[in-house]
Amino acid sequence: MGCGVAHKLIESHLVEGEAVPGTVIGLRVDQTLTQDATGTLVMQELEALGLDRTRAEVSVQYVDHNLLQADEKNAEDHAFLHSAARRYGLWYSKPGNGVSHPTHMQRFGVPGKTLAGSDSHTCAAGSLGMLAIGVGGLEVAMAVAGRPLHLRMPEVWGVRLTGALPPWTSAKDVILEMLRRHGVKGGLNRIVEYHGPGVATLTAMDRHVIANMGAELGATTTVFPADRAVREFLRAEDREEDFTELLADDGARYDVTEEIDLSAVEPLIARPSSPGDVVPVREAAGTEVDQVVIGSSANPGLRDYAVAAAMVKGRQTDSAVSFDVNPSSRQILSDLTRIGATLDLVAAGARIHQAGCLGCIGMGQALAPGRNSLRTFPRNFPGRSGTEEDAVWLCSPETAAAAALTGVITDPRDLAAELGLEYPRLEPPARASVNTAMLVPPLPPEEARRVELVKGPNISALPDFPPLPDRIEAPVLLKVGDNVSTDEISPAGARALPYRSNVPRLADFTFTRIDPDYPRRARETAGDSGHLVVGGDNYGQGSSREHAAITPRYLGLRAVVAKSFARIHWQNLANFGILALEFTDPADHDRIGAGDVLVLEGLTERLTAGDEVCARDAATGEEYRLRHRLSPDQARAVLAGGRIPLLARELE
Ligand code: MIC
Repeated sequence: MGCGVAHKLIESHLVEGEAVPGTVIGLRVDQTLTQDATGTLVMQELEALGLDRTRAEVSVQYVDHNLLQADEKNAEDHAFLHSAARRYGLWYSKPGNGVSHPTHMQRFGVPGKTLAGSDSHTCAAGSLGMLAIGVGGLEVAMAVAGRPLHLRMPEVWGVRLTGALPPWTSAKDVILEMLRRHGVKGGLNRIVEYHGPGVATLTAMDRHVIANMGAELGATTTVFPADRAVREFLRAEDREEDFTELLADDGARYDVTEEIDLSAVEPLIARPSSPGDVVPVREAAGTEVDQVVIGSSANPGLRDYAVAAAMVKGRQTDSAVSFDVNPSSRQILSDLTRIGATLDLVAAGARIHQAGCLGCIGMGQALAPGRNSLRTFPRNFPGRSGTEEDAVWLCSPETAAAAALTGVITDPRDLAAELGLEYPRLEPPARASVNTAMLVPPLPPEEARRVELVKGPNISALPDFPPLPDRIEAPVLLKVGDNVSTDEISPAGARALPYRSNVPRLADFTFTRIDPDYPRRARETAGDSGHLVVGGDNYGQGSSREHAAITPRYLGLRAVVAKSFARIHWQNLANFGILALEFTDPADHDRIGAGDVLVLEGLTERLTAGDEVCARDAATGEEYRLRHRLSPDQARAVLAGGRIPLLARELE
């Protein structure tokens, strides 16, 4: 049977198990990626594990999420990360160098390799023919320590691309088409592999756009072949020697199949406040817009900015619109400047920000409540922009630039017809503006061993969690519906992000978007058996932030009972000793109310023998059948109150 790219990558890195969907496999990890918002915990985990030096081929610590120097907290995080990178043999990408995903692709990505990253958009590197998986910080810490990455083998979803994109559509519309068809859960337990003749019409950076937002589909990762387009990309980056061809065999078989005719794709837009709520732009046309932002790891290519620049060139953006341009890397900013596009953007009224994630995680450019913001970003979960009542739409740079000019959501094809615009066809420069001045290489081992970690007062110690009791009798403190994101569990944004290294302080923000009183009520339960949360489908979608497990656990959360869980958050819950239980009958979700007290008994036995767990309502005696999906190792970790103490012993 012909083999696809995903299977080839898995087979060449398989160190445990068999590549059969649903079974646990272990994969060798070649590269690791961490960023500041999740990386401070990873560095503390490396310290707790007693690691001497990274055992991965390449480990890079980026600083891209929180670049604001509002007070001393952020500077402390950066100083800590820099010292940890020096201590553990990591590359350090300085604040302002760029968003981890495009920067990694430009400087470090190698076809045929595996990458584990503590950021859900790590999958973007699938654009180069890598198997790149976003995971929780502890998984990355383990990979840095040379341990395999464990996961359940996903199904491989072969998406055959035919045709070529018509003018005024681009890669963003392809991934929005996938989200329109399948929603935010469509990719759960799947690897998306794009193949077919249409792939060759997409550049490596176009593929990055599609692979990046595979995270929004809930997919484990996305892969593309390493073909001529990848070779060209690496050549422009001055790294052609890193190219290895990796193609699907003729007649490769996939577990699930699908086809997209690129020539039939039209401009699409995700409405507030889910990346899965996608409609054609023409259906939203005429809606007034206050802000347009171009940037982020979801549209990081030179083309993405240059197309927008060509559209606004010689024109003025609408007087009521704030037109923000957030370059995703310094390299892109240099290239944009080199080709004159920065000037075109500025002359048309753009506000240029520094290279980083910023607005995507609610830092820097927030906006007034209730106003529409069009962004080329990957996510628009409620409140994620940093404003509680936000209304964020996700679209392509073409659609964004059209709205910047008109002040209302506009199908770029209509704008083109009205203004007589030719679709800008851009020839990328043969050589990118490679500049490694802000990339600090690892220290030699002897020197690294002498480095002391620099921990300012805002860096708290990792909390110690006690083992899971055999019997829990605890109230349901919160009941939520479907698709609750980690942004709602542990928010980012300018108020919370400075406390990503300070669990006790960050805990005060837990669930406050849903219930402002949750932290206070939860603290009251922390000393006893704790409390429970009841969730709907896809609980914990979105980011990889471990904080969404650690802070509720710190406040006493012992178990989450939900219809289903998002992959990374489920793993984070297990890593920090929180029991994730699924309803056997999803209809039981309606029978439990906030305030009910549930009893879970015989947990040690239940977790080690079989996967069934029973919960009983303490007042009515009503029973609910639940199941855990923990492997024996994960069950041991949950019973021990988390995985770190067990790992530290194993690595000794
Ligand atoms: C995101 O896009 O949600 C983030 C911010 O990059 C996160 C990481 C984080 O929470 O810091 C992610 O996707 O993992």
